[in-house]
Amino acid sequence: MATAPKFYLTTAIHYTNGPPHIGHAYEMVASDAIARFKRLDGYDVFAMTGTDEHGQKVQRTAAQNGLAPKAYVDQIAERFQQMEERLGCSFDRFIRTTDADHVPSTQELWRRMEANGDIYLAKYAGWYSVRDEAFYGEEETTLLADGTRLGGQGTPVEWVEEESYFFRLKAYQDKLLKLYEDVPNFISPATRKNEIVSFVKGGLEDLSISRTTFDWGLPVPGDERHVMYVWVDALNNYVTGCGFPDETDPRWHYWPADVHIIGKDIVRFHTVYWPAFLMSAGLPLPKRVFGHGFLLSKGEKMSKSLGNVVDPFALADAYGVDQLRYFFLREVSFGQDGNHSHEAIVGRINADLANDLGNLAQRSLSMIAKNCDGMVPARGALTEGDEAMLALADGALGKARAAMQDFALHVVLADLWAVVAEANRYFAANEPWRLTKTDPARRDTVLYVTAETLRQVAILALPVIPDAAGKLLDLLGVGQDARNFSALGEGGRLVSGTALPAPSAIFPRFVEPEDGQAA
Ligand code: ME8
Repeated sequence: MATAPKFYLTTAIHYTNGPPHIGHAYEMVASDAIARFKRLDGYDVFAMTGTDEHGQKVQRTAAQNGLAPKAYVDQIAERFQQMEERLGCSFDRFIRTTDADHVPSTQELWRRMEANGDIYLAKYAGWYSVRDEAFYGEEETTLLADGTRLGGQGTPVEWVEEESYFFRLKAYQDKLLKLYEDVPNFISPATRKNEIVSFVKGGLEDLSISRTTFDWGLPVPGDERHVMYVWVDALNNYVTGCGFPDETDPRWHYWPADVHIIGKDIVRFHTVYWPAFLMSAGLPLPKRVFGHGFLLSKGEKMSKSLGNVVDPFALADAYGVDQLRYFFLREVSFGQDGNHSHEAIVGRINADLANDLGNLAQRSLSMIAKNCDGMVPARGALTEGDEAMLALADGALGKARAAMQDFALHVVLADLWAVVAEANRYFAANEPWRLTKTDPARRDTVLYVTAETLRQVAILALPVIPDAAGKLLDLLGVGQDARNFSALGEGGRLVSGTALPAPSAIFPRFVEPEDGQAA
């Protein structure tokens, strides 16, 4: 048997300076849906998420909370793990940068970069944003009237002057530009690529990669007065996760990553610093970096200081996990910013899930239970309309795969719900409920075609709404071994006469609670 192609996907690792917010939930769910899609499509998937636990920001927040850094990050990392579980995510590893295997791995990366002549000791003097854990050139900062200076992302910077190891980033400018040219989809979407190309063309400075004024980080090999810059530590999680530096580790074949899914604010770290470090260390480069947009609450970026952080656990409780996952991935064009609001979430739940999919399933399966002895109905000769309905369902996989080339999850869902809409039209036009007296055989064929369309929709919806789609497949009598993309199309058709369980609703309508406020 041919071995399955591998697919290694990562999310960013999340800072443990506060509990998870819905931006984190959004990234996790989108990444999980891509990982599930690839698994169902026959890939040997390794998907990883985790937490970024070192650095000045985390150390300061721990101190503000009266805790030692490790005690503090343990609490927060646990909350992220709970969120992963609560949102029905299926990652293969949850990595923490305080995991024991991350120390030798990151120190080895450092040693290789040093051995390549890319690390030197000097003095850093410049602006640093603890919030972004990023250095900014003077020209990237703005001075406000009250004397506060802000860095490129609008967060306060402070002056830092200390001995530091530097990475010869400048030496990689041309190699990076060549990479962007040679691998045109290394950075997507295209707008992010353009930003990075012009940033790199504008000239790179060597990068300070160690600090001496705090100690919550990984020690620099051979000079323990220094801790590594948190971004060296953080980015290296992606190779630690698959066994680096032990190239005999069974997970090592997953490297290089097929895609890093990250937010638009950290594209520079992933497409400039990270490939430069890897080139220096002689390691293969990730194939793609996808910078998704921000989920905005009332049009504003969420942050702890803005006080508009929405708790993902509360949202899952209020709307349901699959409902929330569907909303995130259908409503927001993946790659662009998107808004969320109670009205928008309820709109999607009631229109797309309860009405379009849920009602069709409920109506057709109830008719089958009542009229076809609770078995997959017999299928007679197909009309042109039946053939067209099935052809549309059979074509859905091809469209979904095409959209997934660019991780366009919203397009996958829009296309799939176009099939659902057509199935509703088909069902309404054929009026199977009128056929019981006049032509029961024809009624059964219409019910068969509807059920078969639902089967394919459910399998393709599994990555996004795993529980509800699984339940729909239960109701259609589809066995576990037939719940993957190789069962799509003609080869996996429902078998007439298969016994079905009693139908039940898969998506209840969202009803406003008494006080009219769900979340
Ligand atoms: O940046 N909407 O961690 P982080 C969508 N530790 N995505 C959002 C978001 C929002 N409102 N807010 C944040 C870090 N994100 C680093 C990453 S990777 C080696 C180290 C995304 O907790 C953000 O863009 O600030 C990033 O991809 C992820 O959440 C973690 O953000």
